[in-house]
Amino acid sequence: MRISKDHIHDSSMNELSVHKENFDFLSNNLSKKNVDVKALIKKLSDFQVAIPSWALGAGGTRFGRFSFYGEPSSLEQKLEDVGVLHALTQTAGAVSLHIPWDVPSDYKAIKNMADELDIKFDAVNSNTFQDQKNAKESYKYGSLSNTSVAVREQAVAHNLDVIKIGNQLGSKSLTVWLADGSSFPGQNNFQTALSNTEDSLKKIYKQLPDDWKLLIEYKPYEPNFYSTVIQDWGTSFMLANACGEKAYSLVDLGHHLPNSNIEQIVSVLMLKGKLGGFHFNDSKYGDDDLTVGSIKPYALFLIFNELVYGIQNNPQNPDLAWMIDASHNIKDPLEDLIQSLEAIQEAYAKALLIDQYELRNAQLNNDVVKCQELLQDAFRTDVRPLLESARLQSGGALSPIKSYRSLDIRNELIKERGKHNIASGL
Ligand SMILES: [Mn+2]
Repeated sequence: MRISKDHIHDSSMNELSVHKENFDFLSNNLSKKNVDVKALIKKLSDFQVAIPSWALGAGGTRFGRFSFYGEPSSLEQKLEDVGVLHALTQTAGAVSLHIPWDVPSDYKAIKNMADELDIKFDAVNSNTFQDQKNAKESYKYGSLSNTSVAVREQAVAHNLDVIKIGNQLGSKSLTVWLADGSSFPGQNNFQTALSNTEDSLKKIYKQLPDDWKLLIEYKPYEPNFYSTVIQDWGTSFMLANACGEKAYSLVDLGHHLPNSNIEQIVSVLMLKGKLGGFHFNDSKYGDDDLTVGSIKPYALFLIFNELVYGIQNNPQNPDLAWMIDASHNIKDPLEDLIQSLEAIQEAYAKALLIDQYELRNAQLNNDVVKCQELLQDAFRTDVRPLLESARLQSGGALSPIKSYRSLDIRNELIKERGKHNIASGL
């Protein structure tokens, strides 16, 4: 399934005049505030977010899974789906593979296909939270933290394999998320579990190519419900420091206890030059993996304010690996991802509108009211015409969701792949 630029262009024609009116109105208002609209649109066009290979099929819960039909069942089909997303939004120019779910059988063919679709290979993700077929050792009681040397060795070896696979595709980072922990008090010795994890991560880090990054993700609970070895940003930061300068923390929005101040975490990690990656989603209660911006758009905006500040003021922090890490059991996965991409761009655009100079002055003068006014003035601006313009300029759709529907893409995919294709993953 490939959509041509002409089809996308035609699908946007109806609303072009409304867009132009809205854009001119916004652009005039922003220019009066000395905003460089052209430069802002360029920044939006440059901002690319990786799509995880496991988000293209219908998500599920432990209570069931409802297919959306026409799901991609091979790596090629997954790339095609990312290609559709990228063609419509011009924001999804990368894919993040999960090993062993997405091991290529023909590296050259996969690379060529990704090139054609203008898709890069972002971070590769290892999986030591499930037992693989024919594996000698089990991860039931942990992987990199396990009390058994043999289990730890197997988990380290898997991560080294993932690096090798990623290297052949042009990936430059490995993301490690561990499910390791304990479900009952007394089950684990906390110190032993953490020390084992540190030793194992150091073994992986030792084999990391020079131009690679090791991204260490944290999460407070689930699947273990009493303790998790890498439970919070502090533990991740500590392990990244123990490994070395190519190791960083990775923030997943859903991996915090309710009401955590994630923007402050982002800010501290960037000041220390240790924020390496970011996973977008939204949540109400826990790691809900909901569509980005669907529950707490203001929190997302505040996080982007810190990201933008860090990008502009923290040269010690590297470029970040951006990825959506969401799941969706009742939406068409592609429509859901389009909504997430839109929400990310919207929050980014609004954060770029904050007058950082004025904000700094208001902070220095302890003008608390003005500080809030400056943030909320940016947040209340309807930036959608800027996003539309960025997409149109790059050959994307004015409204990706509307084009996706008018081009009848899901039905086309069902026709091509059949109804009962199942995507690999959880
Ligand atoms: Mn994640």
